[in-house]
Amino acid sequence: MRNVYRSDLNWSDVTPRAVWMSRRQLIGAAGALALAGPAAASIGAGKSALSTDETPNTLEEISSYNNFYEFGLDKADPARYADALTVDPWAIEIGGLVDKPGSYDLADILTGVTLEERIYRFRCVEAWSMVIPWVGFELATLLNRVGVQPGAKFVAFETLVRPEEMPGIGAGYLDWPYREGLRLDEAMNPLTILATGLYDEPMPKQNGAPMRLVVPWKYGFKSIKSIVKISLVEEMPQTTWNMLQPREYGFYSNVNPTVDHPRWSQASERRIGGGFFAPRVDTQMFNGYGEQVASLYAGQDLAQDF
Ligand SMILES: Nc1nc2c(c(=O)[nH]1)N[C@H]1C(S)=C(S)[C@@H](COP(=O)(O)O)O[C@H]1N2
Ligand SMILES: [Mo]
Repeated sequence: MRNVYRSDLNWSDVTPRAVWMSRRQLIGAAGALALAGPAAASIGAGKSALSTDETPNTLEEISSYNNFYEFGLDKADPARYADALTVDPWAIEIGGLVDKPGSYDLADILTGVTLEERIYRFRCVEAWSMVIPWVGFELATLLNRVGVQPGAKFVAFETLVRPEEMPGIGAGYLDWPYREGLRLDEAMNPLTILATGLYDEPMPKQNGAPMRLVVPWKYGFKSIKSIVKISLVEEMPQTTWNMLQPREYGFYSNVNPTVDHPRWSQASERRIGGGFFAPRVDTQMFNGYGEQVASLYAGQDLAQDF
């Protein structure tokens, strides 16, 4: 992200909450703007109707307790090692059933998008959760820009594999690259965002810099980090956790308190930051986003399609 101040921003127009929305990040978007000319990267002001009113976790909590297996298995490993990750320059290959396939610079992708804050509940399949004030834009915006062709039914994502900067890659516990996927209607849902930051920070590297997916009604592992490849495909793609343990991790992985993991209950969760003795919180169907997404699964048996 470029460290150039954009003088035409009118900060008095934004709400205090929107100020979290990343001065530095907006400056990054402005840098892209300078390179790309008139197409404006703009800044959404105010609070999204899709944000929760719950109190967000602290930046410290969000950036010190992470799953990012490319950097190790311990929750503290990503914060310990991800600093070595080079995130600029960064290109994303977009291909498959799209009108405009190619390798896109992240700066070009950010040109013309509106970055906005989305405060979402985030529920890991391991039964802990946080509330995270992401900054990002809707995945649909990018997919519409590259033009989704009629045959496309799914979107597949891949994370960077760079062993010299990712000490977990050498260990054989996952088959790299980390892969995830969504059905096209899930990908196009307004809740689904590509996030480039949180609070007033560009995305911390341990949280998936420079850009990661966030799908708040699904278990956290669907929200793939540090994306380098997006493909529009006809068949349901292979996904990392499903490949590893298909009986434990389904393709859909919607948060569902009535479908337990074979080795633990999904009925409740531990909210990070509440302390060891904090009461557990009841897990909500679709992580509380049923109003927005339940209709996507009409007619499906969610115990089968877990
Ligand atoms: N590339 C990649 N993406 C990933 C993971 C990972 O190990 N590698 N872990 C997933 C899991 S299990 C969770 S819970 C979230 C954690 O995101 P956070 O560290 O930003 O809270 O990232 C997901 N995305
Ligand atoms: Mo997770």
